[in-house]
Amino acid sequence: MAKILDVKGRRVWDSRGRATVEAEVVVGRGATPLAVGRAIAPSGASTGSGEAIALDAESAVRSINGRIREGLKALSVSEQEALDRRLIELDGTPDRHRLGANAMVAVSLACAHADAAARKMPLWKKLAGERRVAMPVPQIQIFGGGAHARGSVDLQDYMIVCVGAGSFAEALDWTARVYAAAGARLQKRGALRGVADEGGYWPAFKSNEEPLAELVGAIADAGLEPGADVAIALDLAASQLYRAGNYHLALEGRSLSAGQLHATLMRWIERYPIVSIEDPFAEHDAAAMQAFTRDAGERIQIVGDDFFVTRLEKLKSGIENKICNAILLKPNQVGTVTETLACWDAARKAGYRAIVSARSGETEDVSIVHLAVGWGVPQLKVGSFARSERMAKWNEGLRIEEALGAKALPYPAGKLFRKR
Ligand code: 2PG
Ligand code: MG
Repeated sequence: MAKILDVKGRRVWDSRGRATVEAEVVVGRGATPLAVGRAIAPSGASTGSGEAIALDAESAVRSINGRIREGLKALSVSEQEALDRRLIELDGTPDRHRLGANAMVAVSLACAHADAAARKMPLWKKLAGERRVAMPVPQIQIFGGGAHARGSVDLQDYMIVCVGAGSFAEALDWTARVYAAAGARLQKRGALRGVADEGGYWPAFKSNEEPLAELVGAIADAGLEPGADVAIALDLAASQLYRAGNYHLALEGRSLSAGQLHATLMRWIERYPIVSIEDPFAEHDAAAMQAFTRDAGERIQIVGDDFFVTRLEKLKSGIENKICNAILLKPNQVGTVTETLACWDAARKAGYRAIVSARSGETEDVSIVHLAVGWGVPQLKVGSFARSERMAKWNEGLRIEEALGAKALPYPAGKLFRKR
């Protein structure tokens, strides 16, 4: 059984040029080093208020090199639950502000990698064990807005889901075509302003509905059928829009009541091939979320991100009150691998769907792809189809799909999003 010999933190840089923390866990038998696991904490821009607290990178490095290093040394690296429990105890706060959720998640993931490395297998395989797994269906951003591109559209993510693709690789092929077509359309209109934080186009649109029509146009330009081949997913990140009881659309210079936003979204669902909407209302607006789930939940996937913040107690309350029908899983929202998995287990048991997700501030770290495949989570959200912190993850997915080969369970896209 490999034991933790050393834990080391270092300051590194993320895709927004901001400092973040990397953890390295060295494991061995006796005093002889056998393997190393490494992971980097990501960071969000549109964060839910219930998220665990991240410390500045320097303090997070100090936590790792101090309390965490002392607290984890000599423990067995194969006991992920026990390791995460120890991290939670060492922190001792409900919001993780003593150790920092960024320090905790980097170490928790690095332990998982070190264990896999000691067993000489990739992380996804260690997590899957004897279970057969499928590749997750990607949600890929084409236009970015909101907190990731201030002054662009108000909605944060306009994404595509290649519901008709037969494999992860084919979904990426189609995405490349749609991404290129969308860029060409913007360029032709003189509406291309660069790219947003996650690599999606930063467009100059006049309304928040216009990108939906543009997306449908881009899918068709790419030679694919909107709805049947490629559908649309949105993340409103609506907590960012909430002002004094209303939802403010700065681009359109107007505010909508929850009821008006509800009606707008219902109209969009009728008019465009939308299969999924994330955070359609603010994180504390449970009544609006519940009403929307009641009216749209049979037809589309309704995802709680800022609403659930990967917290089991929030998810359980959502399940009880019939709010949302899916959860976004972000390990750094809570701080440990084990707690993230607990949310997926509870979601699955309740018939809720789940999506493993990256953050808007990312790095070359590809751990989340391994979590999605290894745990059998059927969807993956990583941002757009540009910038290497995103492409590193899509490319890792291609390697895993190749390694799975004929042993993979059928790719679930069509089954997940069959027209309801
Ligand atoms: C989200 C994420 C990723 P952030 O809201 O889903 O798109 O953004 O990391 O800024 O919270
Ligand atoms: Mg979100």
